[in-house]
Amino acid sequence: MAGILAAIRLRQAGEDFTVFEKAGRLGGTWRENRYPGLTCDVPAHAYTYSFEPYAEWDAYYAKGGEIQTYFEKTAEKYGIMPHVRFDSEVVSTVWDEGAGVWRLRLITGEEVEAEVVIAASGVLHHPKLPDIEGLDSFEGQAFHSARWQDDALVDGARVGVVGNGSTGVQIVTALSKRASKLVHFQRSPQWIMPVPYFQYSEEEKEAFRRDPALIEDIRNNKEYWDSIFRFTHAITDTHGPEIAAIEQICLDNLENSIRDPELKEKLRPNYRAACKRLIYSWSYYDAVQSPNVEVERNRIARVEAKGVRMEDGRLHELDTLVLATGFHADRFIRPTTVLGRGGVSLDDVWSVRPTAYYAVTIPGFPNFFMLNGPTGPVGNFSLIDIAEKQWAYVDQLIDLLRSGEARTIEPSADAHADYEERRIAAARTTIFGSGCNSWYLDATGVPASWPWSYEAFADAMAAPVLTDYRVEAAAELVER
Ligand code: NA7
Repeated sequence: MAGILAAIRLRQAGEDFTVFEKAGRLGGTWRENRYPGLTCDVPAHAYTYSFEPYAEWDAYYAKGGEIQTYFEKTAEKYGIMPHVRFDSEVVSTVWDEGAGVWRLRLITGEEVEAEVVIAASGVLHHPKLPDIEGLDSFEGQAFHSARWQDDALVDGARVGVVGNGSTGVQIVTALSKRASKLVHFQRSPQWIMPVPYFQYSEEEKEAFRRDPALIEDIRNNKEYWDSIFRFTHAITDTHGPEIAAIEQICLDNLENSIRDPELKEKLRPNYRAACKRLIYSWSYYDAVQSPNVEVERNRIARVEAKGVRMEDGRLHELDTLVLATGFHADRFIRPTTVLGRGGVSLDDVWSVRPTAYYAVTIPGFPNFFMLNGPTGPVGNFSLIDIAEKQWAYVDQLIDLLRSGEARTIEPSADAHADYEERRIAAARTTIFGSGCNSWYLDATGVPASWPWSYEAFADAMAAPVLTDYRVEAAAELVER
């Protein structure tokens, strides 16, 4: 998504650029994930590039396959495809001080040079398998949600799903209508936010096609944006009215939707709402009340040949086991080796936690820009919007290179250290740091995300503070 965005903008600017794609197809997350029920939890019309509205969405929330089609169509329309090199994983990129360029090595062994590198390699990309004993001994198929197996026994079969993040909840909702027996293994209960869901009729789509302003109206819908602002305020003000309102809506949803008191208690969260990513669902609570579905809250002891053995000794016999256990969210461009000035490795710079100045640039790594990089906003809103704002910021930095005013640009170490100090202090006080385990936390338990409001992010991205940057002119390095 972010790479296609950068490519569109670079092409419009008349730049000479190449997109290196490790797979044989574009699409990122939407290419990798193909599980039943895959849906984006951002309303479809808000989950597009601002400059490319889309009349074809089938429903208020889009299915993964539709989104994949949108990105591929958009890449075609904007003339990106001839610039993409598929099956071209970048294994390393090394800054060449003398030449002032990055030297990229591809998996094919080929070397390429570039004045600027944009790292748009995604966040939730490297599947995290659970540390459950005996996984290999399972006789049926066991696989991660992002490695969906088309030949897996699902219809009329006994299926287990481990994990109840957005992914596990979507899979269980979809499979509840297909499996003969479905066990949802939940280590921690989740907050479920009820959301509207409706189909767009052919007439509505036709109206959108004729008049894209109608789509713009939906994108600019005040209620939607107010909900985004409320949400980011809720994250940053853990005792404020916004988070209390979110908790109440979710608790009412639980209270009013789940009939069996025992099941209700199993599903009741015991930490603050939005501490983990809120689950948006209009039908999960119906799904878990289907007679063929069981919510399992006991601890898993191990996986055996026939199924999953619980600590209390019971065995769930299963044909298929889906591991919706999340991703290593701290990888970003890695495992690509990135060596900056003086051969310093990004892995070493990130030995405590991945970090970047305002989520975009890194001291010692000149002309290297990240989209959806570490410490950027994550939460229940569109990452496309976030990437567009980041691109606007990056573009202003690249302008200095384009104009010849600068040969290299990178943030100063002091500015970055100051940013991280302020960010970490603020992050600890966000709802993400209120005492739950989630992919929002770094290895030291500090929330890894943008800890301020959406408006603060938009302001920061509107114009880089150039005094925080080290700009190397043609011959000398100057502090601005
Ligand atoms: P998440 O949100 O990281 O969820 C992972 C789930 O897997 C979560 O329920 C975990 O329980 C559970 N999990 C992980 N390891 C285990 C083990 N060993 N045993 C039992 N349960 C386990 O990943 P998703 O793919 O659902 O969503 C990722 C993002 O994609 C989502 O936020 C959206 O942005 C899109 P836990 O809560 O840690 O107890």
